[in-house]
Amino acid sequence: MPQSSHSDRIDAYLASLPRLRRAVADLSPEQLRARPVPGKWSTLEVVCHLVDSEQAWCHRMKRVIAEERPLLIGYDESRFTRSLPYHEANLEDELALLEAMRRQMARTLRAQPEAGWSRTGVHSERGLITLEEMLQAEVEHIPHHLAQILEKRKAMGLPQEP
Ligand code: NI
Repeated sequence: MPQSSHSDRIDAYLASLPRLRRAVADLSPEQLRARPVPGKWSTLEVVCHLVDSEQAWCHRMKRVIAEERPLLIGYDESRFTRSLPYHEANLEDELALLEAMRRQMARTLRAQPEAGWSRTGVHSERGLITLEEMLQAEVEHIPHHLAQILEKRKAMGLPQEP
């Protein structure tokens, strides 16, 4: 893939951040913690999941850049959501952390030479994965959960865009 496409993909990695912020900006503390779609996480749980997942993936991407084919350990995100006090979280702190992690990671990724994108790690659940595939998974992660947040907004009778 040409470097310009990598640059576009890094732009996409950052572009979903303001969309996420907009989708949660007008929610009350009660609406953030509501689970209006049966069996699905609350909006605050989704945001906390995005932050904890980002921490894991940023660390994994750094390991793939710095180490030779490192073993990347998966974790149980459902158990995280059940066991960690996500409903005690501060929304602004979570969003700021997510944004800062992505901006930091974007700077690291923009400095990658072409050969860096085909570096690999071995994920304990997904198997062999390249840096390019890792970034693509992260590009898709916020839009995937954003659709779920919009579904919750609809279920609470709120407009799709505040
Ligand atoms: Ni997820």
